[in-house]
Amino acid sequence: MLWHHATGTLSLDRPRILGIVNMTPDSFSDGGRLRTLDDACRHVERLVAEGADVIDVGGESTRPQQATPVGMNDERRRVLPVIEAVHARFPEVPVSIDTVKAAVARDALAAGASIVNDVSAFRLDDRMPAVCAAARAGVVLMHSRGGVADMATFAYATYGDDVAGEVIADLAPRIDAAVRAGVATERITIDPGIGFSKRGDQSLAVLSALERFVALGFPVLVGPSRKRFIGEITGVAAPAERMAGTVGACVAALDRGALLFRVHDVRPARQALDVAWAIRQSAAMGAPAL
Ligand code: HH2
Repeated sequence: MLWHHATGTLSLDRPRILGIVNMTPDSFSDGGRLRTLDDACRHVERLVAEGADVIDVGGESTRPQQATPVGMNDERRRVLPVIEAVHARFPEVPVSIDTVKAAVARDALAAGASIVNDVSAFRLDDRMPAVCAAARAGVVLMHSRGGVADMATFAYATYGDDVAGEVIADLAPRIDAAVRAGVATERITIDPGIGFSKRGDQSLAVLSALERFVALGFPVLVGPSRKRFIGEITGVAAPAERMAGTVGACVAALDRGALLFRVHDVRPARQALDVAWAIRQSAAMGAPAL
């Protein structure tokens, strides 16, 4: 399977990793760590060396406590220089822009990004589908409910018995909106939105039912990295110490058909996913794939 984006294709013949670059002072697990362009470039070099396939750059946090919506110009100022620098230094590495704003997406695409990662799945800005279609961008449509300030809270975490079914029902019109605006189906990836408008048990419910998302026919991306549900299961309070739990969630998701993984800690995810993938290939082909 190929995921098409604005400047090429990403082959999904093995698990692919999006390395996170948060240019935010307030992200829940790594806010304020990257203060300058130099910091960001050094971080990206490390992510690429550790095996990231895509660099995901974000300038607005959705953290569960006090996410502060960011103005358009601040968000632009945070992300555009980083995207330009990454594109110049690693022209072969696709860059995704993590934004819900069409104007930021448009400028990021012009600066060298080729994928738009929208945690509102095009809900919060009507112009987003047209911007993505015009640029022939790859898109990630992630499930959430509510606005930037409350989408990572439990304000809309109300589901009946079938959490995955409701999440899929929410995503379906978002996929339709993208396709209606002219985004080609081979440019679309979907994401159940771990921790977004979902309590821990609800995040587990969508992760355990990932095959139902895969059955929709689009590549599936998951972003469990360092999230609260891992803290609830393990008792590990500090997000930066949830690396092993993150890897566990990624491997379980891979087994259920996810092929794209958005993580902070690329090295352990790369190693674990490559080994889990080799075991899967071996089972599928009756011989090791080494
Ligand atoms: N999670 C976060 C941000 N963007 N994008 C996708 N596609 N999937 C996710 O699960 C996802 C995402 C939240 O994590 P993080 O960037 O670490 O935190 P913050 O929102 O506080 O910046």
